[in-house]
This record gives sequence, C-alpha cells and structure tokens, in this order.
Amino acid sequence: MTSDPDHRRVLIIATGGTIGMRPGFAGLAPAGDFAARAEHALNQLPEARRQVLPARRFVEYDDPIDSSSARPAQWYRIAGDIRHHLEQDANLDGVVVIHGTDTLAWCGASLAWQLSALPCPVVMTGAQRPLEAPGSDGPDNLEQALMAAALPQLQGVLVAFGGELLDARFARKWHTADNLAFATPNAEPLGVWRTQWQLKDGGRCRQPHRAPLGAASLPCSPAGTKVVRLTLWPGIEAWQARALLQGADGAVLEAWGSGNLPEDAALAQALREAIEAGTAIVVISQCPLGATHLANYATGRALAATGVIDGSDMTPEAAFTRLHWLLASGYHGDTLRQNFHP
Ligand code: ASN
Repeated sequence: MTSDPDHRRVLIIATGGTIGMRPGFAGLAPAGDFAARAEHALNQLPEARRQVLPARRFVEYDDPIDSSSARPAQWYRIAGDIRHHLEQDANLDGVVVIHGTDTLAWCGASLAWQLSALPCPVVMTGAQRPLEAPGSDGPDNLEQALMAAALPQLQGVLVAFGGELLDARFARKWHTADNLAFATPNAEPLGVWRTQWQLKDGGRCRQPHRAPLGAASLPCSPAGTKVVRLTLWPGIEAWQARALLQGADGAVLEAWGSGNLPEDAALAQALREAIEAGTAIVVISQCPLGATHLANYATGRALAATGVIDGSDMTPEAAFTRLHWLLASGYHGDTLRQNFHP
C-alpha cells in the first residue's frame, strides 16, 4: 500500500481493457504489468493531486482481456473477488475495478445486483486509449475513480469516466471514441469532476425501482444459464423469434416504443409458448429514454397478455444482467417474477 494523509485505502482490481493495452502487429491487445504502469502514470500527476490520492493496492488478473470477450462468468468472478478481498481486509474503504469499456456497463450492472449489500463503493473505470498513448484519458480516469472510491458518502456500484460519476445500474456505453464514453439516459449523473468530485444531491443513488436481493452469496451456475436478447425489427416473423427463444432460460425482449409488439398473432403465440415452456421474458423499450407503458396501445396489451415481465425503464444491460443473475441463482417462474418486481 502507498500511504496517504487521511488513510483512506482502496483496492484496485485490474481485469483488462484498453487502458492496460499495448499496440501490437494485430492492433491493441491486453498487456500485463498494470500496477507498475498505473503507478507510473499517477506519478506524472501534479504533486498537489498526487498527495490527495488514497492509499492503494492492486490485484491484477494474470489473464487481462479485451472486454468484448467477457462472458457472464467474468461478472461472477469479479464480484467473488471483490467479496473475498473485502472479507480479508476490513480496512478497505473502496474498490476500483479496471475494465474494458465495451462491456463495462454490463459488468457494472451485474455487480450492482450481486453486491447490493457492500459497506463501501465499487467504482468501475477504464479508458478509450491505453495509459501510455499520447493524450490518454487513462490517468485522469484512474485518478477520478480512486478519488470516488475513497469518498465515504458513496455506496453501490458506480462508473467514473470522462469526468462524470454514474450509477452503474443505469449506465450505457454511449460513444465509441469520446472521453465521455458513458451515459445514464434515464438518470442524472451522481457527480461531476471539477478538480475534485462535486456530488449532486450528496451523491445519493436514485432509488432502485427494484429492491435488490440481500443475499450476495447465492449459489450461481452461470455457465448453465442461457439468456438471449430479442430485438424486434420491422418484419420479424414468428419462426425467427422461436428459433432464438428455443432452449433459453430467459430473454430480454426489446420492443417498440412504450412496449409494443407487431400485430401478429403468430409472434405473440411464439412468446406465449416460450413462457409456458419456462423461458422468463422481460420486456423493455428499444428507446434509450423513457419507460414502457404496456397498457397504452392494443399492441402493448397483447404483449402484456403473453405473460412477459415488464422491465420498465431498465437498460438492456440492466435487464439482461439482472435476469441472468436471478436465473443463475436458481430463481424461476413466480419467484423470479416476484423478485424482479418486489
Ligand atoms: N475493446 C476495449 C475493451 O472493451 C475497449 C476499451 O476498453 N476502450 O476492452
């Protein structure tokens, strides 16, 4: 551990992503030695900024990945590691997770469901460019994540990126290249960085519209859990939906507007059959802003009548990861439905 005047202590778990990549013949690829490289980058910060950084220690995965290759098992691994280290070291004040941006929002949402009862904040960050690239956003993001993880008033899983602090349950990757890579279309940022974090509303997270389950250590069978994403397109046919839903434990149905299905009895029947066969289907909107209102239109009511679970204003990332986690933890049928909508 490095030391700091206020003795705040943060654990950094480095899982991969562009921030730790190095250029190679085939393009940017994951590289090791993250702790030393990150410390070197932090050492380049002006003295006044370095001095207020919390004490920190690193846990570096020896198989860092491009997060475009992440599978749900990775989310469960990271949550397990966070729990393990917090149990081992009661003096930790926060955790930073270094992650690739491509699926950071997915991992962040999953961690939020899994780690609902943690005593300290978990802050996800990464970068659009490697630490050593000219003009990299990596050092600033790392600094901002460390500073957020050391704030005693914060809790839950957060994303610190490009000068904004976001609630991970609502976050989405919003830009392929900008420093401001994430957005929470259905929630205000929790804070903005102006040489230090300025928290809005004291940094309080928006109340979850679904109460988190308290049991953080439920048995998980991630490998055996199959969740699919079914995005409607104009002209989708029942056989196409049926093919995707075949054998799925769960599905996130991204419907039109306020939650509408094409007027197609065969398509509605395909959904009904899947639900009767045990597939849990959560419906959300394809619109990035706003919530579903299934009762508005006849087409929405037809969808509601199939027995889908209404995901309201959840992002695809939030709906998918919550469904995956509940299913992997053994919830199904009515129990799953009740816990999705407490
Ligand atoms: N492909 C990278 C990743 O997700 C993108 C990044 O981190 N900026 O690991």
